[in-house]
Amino acid sequence: MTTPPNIKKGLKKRTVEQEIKCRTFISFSVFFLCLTLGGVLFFKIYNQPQNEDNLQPILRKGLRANEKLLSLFFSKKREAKSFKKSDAVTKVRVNGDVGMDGNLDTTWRLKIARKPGDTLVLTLNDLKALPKTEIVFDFKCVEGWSQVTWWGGVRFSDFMEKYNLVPQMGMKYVGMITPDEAYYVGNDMPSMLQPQTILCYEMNGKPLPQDQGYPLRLIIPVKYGIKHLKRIGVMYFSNEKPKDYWAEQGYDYFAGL
Ligand SMILES: Nc1nc2c(c(=O)[nH]1)N[C@H]1C(S)=C(S)[C@@H](COP(=O)(O)O)O[C@H]1N2
Ligand SMILES: [Mo]
Repeated sequence: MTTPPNIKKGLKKRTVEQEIKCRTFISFSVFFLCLTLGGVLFFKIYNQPQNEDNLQPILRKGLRANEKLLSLFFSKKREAKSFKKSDAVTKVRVNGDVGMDGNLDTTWRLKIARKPGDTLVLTLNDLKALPKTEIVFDFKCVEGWSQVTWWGGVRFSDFMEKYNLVPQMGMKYVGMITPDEAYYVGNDMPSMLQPQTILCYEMNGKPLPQDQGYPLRLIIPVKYGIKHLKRIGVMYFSNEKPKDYWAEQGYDYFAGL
């Protein structure tokens, strides 16, 4: 390409060495500028006062945006891959013991707050009287491990229909709390009504062991382990997000897979 003569005249031609020096200088300048900007931005966010939930507001905003996007994909149709019973491990890992002090016995009752001031109280036998469903799936913990495990119980949607909790199925969330109120989770209704979600009283074809949630726990295969509350004491329904133990520590509220 030929440069028009009027421009060529005004410029002193640089030697190759000068050209290299010039470009190197520009490259380094850009590099350090970006580094500085990145650093300033990082410390700006880092030094922002944190919310009550231990996260800087701007990061929380990002997380909220992600949650919104994810919730668009929630539907009753979403399914976790299921496996054969023979694929299930026999030694099931025990993880998380918040709200699991001591052992429970047959005096346990499930309390279902249909509405404020209107509580349905059920025994384990009441739940066992409903049709049993089994699920073998890859149980995933946010800590990074997973295990194919086999669980049995009553499908949550069957339970809701059998106990005339159809109006409650129109609410946005289900909250669950351990009897001592130390561990608690909230789950969105579409994930709760997904056919693989069960109120679980069996593992590997036998009654749930104490440390795995005897007498009743939640199994919700479309979510990470943190949402599978062990030892359900109280269950309630709401249109606001129920309080959630790990969301309070800054984890994603929906914890979906
Ligand atoms: N009550 C109660 N339920 C709980 C927890 C807990 O600490 N307390 N931990 C959760 C977490 S983080 C995981 S991974 C699973 C583990 O279930 P498991 O012990 O049957 O493997 O339980 C969940 N349910
Ligand atoms: Mo977990």
